[in-house]
Amino acid sequence: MSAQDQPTAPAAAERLKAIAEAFAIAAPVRGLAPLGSGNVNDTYRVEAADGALYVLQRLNTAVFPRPELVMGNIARVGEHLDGRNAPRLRGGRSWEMPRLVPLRDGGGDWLDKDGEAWRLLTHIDDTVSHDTVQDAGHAREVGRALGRFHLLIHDLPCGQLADTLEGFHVTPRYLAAYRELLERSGVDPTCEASRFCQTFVAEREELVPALEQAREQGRLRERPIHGDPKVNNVLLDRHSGEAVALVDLDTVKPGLVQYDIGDCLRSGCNPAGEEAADLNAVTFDLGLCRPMLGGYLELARPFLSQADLELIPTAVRLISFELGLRFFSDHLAGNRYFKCRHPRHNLERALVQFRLVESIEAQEPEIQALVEELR
Ligand code: GN1
Ligand code: MG
Repeated sequence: MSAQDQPTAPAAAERLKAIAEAFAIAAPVRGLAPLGSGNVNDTYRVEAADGALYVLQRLNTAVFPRPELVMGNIARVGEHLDGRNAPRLRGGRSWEMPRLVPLRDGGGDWLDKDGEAWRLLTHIDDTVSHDTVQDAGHAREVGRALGRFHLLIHDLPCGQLADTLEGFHVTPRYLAAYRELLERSGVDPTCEASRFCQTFVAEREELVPALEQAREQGRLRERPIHGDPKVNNVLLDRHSGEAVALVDLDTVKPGLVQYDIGDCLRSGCNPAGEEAADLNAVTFDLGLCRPMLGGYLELARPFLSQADLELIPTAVRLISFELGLRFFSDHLAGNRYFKCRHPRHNLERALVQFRLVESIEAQEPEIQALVEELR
């Protein structure tokens, strides 16, 4: 049974229904089911009696302590697109962006219920998504989705977006937090995987400031970014396979486009996925990187600088390393940030990302050459 089909306990389901109906939907809720595989928020697919679908989410306020800023950014992105025609896609369908549904009583666009932050978003109908890239065509669509997204928001002034998650993707800050954890609790000396991770991080400290230094030196500048463009956040038209949306707008905020490009390639070019059980299956697949980066640049090249392009190979290595470091740190901290199914889950996820980093490092000249060729 997939997460999407799991029944919800009756009392919890009634509560969720009441929450969904606090928003201005045209008909009562007739169905509710968990949706997707997010590591941070709780997400449900809501079906109203008139057949309309919505996405209900409980924002994890331990991660996003100021929900009003997150919702404000999503609303701001929507307003930015309001005055324009949505891009028409090859299959005739238009590009879509999830929108916040307002509360029924006119009290804004999110609900504070017993200290929990809830929102309802429009559903992008007739789409599918996958946790891993299926083939080169899918890879290209994932790249195009990020390129389209950047193209649509690159002229939204950063000053109009709040910093909803301070330090997000600022690798030196994750390293500093990790060092504190090490000092406080250390790693379990009997755990070989933890000792491996500790050594792995120590050997790569020189990589950590690469993007932030370029920003400080004025080589890179801040732009609005998505923050989490992983493969399963790209929705594909059910029939044509064309990307029609990039969802999960929680981390839209000012940042470096390299965070997004690095994260997209990190997520998309590892066909074994983030939850790979067999580390030997983890690899950075250049055959997927080519169409994904090519698809991205088809749309994004016009507004990228030389420095933006030059730092793409660094970003791929750094963001993969960073996510490994974040998983390993959360393991040391007792699994407080990412949802886990068992106590070693974050440690296993860290090993996957570090294996991916090794694969990226082994192919550095080829990645460099590919970026040169496609730019
Ligand atoms: C988290 O919750 P989800 O799956 O959308 C995380 C991302 C990671 C991702 C790894 C706010 O995203 O940064 O890349 O897990 N989001 C946040 O799967 O930390
Ligand atoms: Mg996310």
